[in-house]
Amino acid sequence: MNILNLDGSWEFRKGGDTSWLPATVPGCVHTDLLIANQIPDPYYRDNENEVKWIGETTWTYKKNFNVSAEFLQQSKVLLHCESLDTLSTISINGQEIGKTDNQFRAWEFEVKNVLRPGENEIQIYFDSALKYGQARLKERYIHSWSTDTHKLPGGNYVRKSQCNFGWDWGPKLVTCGVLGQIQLIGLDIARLDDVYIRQNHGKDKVELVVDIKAEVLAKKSLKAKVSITYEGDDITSEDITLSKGVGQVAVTIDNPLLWWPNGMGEQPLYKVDIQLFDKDLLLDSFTKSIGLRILNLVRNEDQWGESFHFECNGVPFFAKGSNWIPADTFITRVSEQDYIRLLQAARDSHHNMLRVWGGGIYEPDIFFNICDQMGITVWQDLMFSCATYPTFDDEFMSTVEEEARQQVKRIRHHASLALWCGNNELEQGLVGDTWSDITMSWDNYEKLFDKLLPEIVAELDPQTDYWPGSPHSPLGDRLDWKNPKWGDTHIWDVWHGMAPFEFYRTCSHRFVSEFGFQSFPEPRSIQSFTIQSDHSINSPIMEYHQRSHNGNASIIHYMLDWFHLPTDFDHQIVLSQILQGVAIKYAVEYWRCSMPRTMGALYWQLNDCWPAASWASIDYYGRWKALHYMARHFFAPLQITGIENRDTGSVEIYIINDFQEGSEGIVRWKLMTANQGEVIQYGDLSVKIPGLSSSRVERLEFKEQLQSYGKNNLLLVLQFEMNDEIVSENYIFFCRPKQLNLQNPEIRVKVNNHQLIISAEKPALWVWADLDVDVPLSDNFFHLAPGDERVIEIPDSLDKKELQKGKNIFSLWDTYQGHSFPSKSTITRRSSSSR
Ligand code: BMA
Repeated sequence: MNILNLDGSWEFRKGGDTSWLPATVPGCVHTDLLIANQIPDPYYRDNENEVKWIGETTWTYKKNFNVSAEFLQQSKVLLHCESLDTLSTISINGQEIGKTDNQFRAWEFEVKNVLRPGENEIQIYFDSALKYGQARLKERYIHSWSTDTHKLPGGNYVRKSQCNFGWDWGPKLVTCGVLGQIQLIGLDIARLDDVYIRQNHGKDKVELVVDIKAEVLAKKSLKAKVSITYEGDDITSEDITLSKGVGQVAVTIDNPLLWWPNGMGEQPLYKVDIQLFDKDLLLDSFTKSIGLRILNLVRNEDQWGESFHFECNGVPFFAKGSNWIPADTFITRVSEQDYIRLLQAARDSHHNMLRVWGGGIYEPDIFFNICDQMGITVWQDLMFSCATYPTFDDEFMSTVEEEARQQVKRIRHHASLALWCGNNELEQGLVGDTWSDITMSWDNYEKLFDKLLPEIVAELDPQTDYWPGSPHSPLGDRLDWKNPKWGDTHIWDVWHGMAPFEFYRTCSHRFVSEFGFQSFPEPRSIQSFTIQSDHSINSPIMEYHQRSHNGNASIIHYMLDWFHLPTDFDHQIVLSQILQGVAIKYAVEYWRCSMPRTMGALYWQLNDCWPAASWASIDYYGRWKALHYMARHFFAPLQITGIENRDTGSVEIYIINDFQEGSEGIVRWKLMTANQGEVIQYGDLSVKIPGLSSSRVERLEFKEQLQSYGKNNLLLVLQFEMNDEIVSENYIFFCRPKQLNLQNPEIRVKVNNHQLIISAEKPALWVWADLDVDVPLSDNFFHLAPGDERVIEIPDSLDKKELQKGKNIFSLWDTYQGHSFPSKSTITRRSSSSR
């Protein structure tokens, strides 16, 4: 097999133009126009409006390339396109060779007869996906959510990233272009077409059954070699003779090192090399990294209905994590470093699962490789979201079938893959008995999500479970996705329904695959898309970078409920993040206490695709919001928490232990005044906590104390200590933080080599360091009682003398004072170093 790469320098032009501009492949029309200085940054202020025309226009890409006479002597020459966005017509030397209609699948065309030795030209013409979708809608309307506000209509007719048409956290920037590798492949004898590795786990061994399929062009006796290595050491290898290009071989790994999700063990990865030979001539090879594990969704009848939890190697685990969206609207800009940074952040905050949400993209191999290495299991939606789909159209069904086949084959060997899920939120009101203004018919729904897709998964990846949609109610009424007895659910009563955070604690669902609360991105990130006069929550630009229907007013509504509204813009921004953290912590801790009834909490959402107000815990520039720091604590494998009753003053103390082994330690608690931090009462108890459990270890009653001190002057501090070390700490309030009788905490800062040592004279809540650095700090947004010291590791680059002054350290008390932040650094626009 010979490969001629056609990536790199291309040219492009708008339909109707005569001159060409330089382009880069892989890339897209927006990134090419940006590099060619033809458009302003679409993420800056309201520039998105000025570049709307791009998605309504046709575009042509072209490249001249040389092919040798020798290359053309091969018996087959294919043009291989990894991902074309989306509706394209490809021609070589003026002759049309094919059309494409699906961004999510690779395309191959035989091109030998159109190529000539020497110079050739390829042109790819892209139709407007937007106009196409809209024309189809006119022929037959099929519904999609919120077409009037944040989303352009018609995307559900096109197999293209659905959020490219806009979403309630993302811009309406409809791209086109060559998104993946493009190459000529020359073949003579044969190439590997498909390799499937099945794992059979036995006692102290794992058998790998490897199915090999080759595409054969010439009648030869083909052989394959399968070799397994671990960290460079040979484990085993087998040779096999293929018959008609097909063969199966089984190899055994003795004393296997098992792969575990983050927090449960290591992530050893074995390398499986498959080489295809004609006698001694190497024709083709594949390498796959695999983890030896059994990873399943377990659904058994139980006392509450039907379980819904994941198990790895027979060990159940509570899924802790969030939902993943594309990390940039212009997806080819997301670098390996960006993926590493985001996934490392997920790992560092104890995520063991990410849900790749169905309105984005099937992420590239690098994403899954990193998830494998970091132990982050993946709930993989197929790419259908919040819309009805034209399953009545045979062409649509056949391109979807090919897309699903290719994606299942590409992703199935990854250790991190936990589940295939048909779609996002179609069963949440978009399906009915018949087609209507808002629904598709059940018949048409079932055709795709109950038949075609599960059949493909069963055929190509029988070791991974399939779930038709998220949310889905597997028993009883299928539309009853809010029921707490079975299935997964999305809880949006908080935020979309404007319910108070307390609503979360009325929910005992089996697995919460979405719930969320918005905040603003980091002040420095806001500076990247605004000018000074935009710095007000309801300025047109701040509202423009907010796509949720209930908008910035919702953040302020909840802020007024929980906190005082700061007068200063930057304080409002940071407080919105604290508020978001409070909401998600409030929910997660309750659900973790409810295990094993509830066995998963994936908050909406981990990341952003542009700088905007959103539910993300990490903003577009990779900066951690308060929520992400808090997740480090509320997702920690050993956690102490309390479920309080603010009326009666009772607090039930829970210890959550995600480890398989039991833990022994001391629970310490102290009740103190909020104004002075004076300890009113304290206690401790020794506890033994079983593994994989949440245990209620104590119930405290503070009725009298509430009466004598007032709810607004009491804080309960809980600590779990093991081997003289505090492994978990939590604060419980008996009123909203705005009602607390806080005083100036008199924060003290010491600077010591690479550390900031922070303490306070009086209780300090949600203490944060605003350090103008782009690396996550070792801790932030924590509470301090008098006598506590918190140490933050700091980078060398910071001016220690300045830090000593303590001007960069804030706490909730500051947000109540109308103080200004110290002046910020100059505007940081997006640059490679800032992501
Ligand atoms: C859910 C998701 C997304 C959406 C989010 C916030 O419904 O599936 O479609 O962005 O809520 O509204």
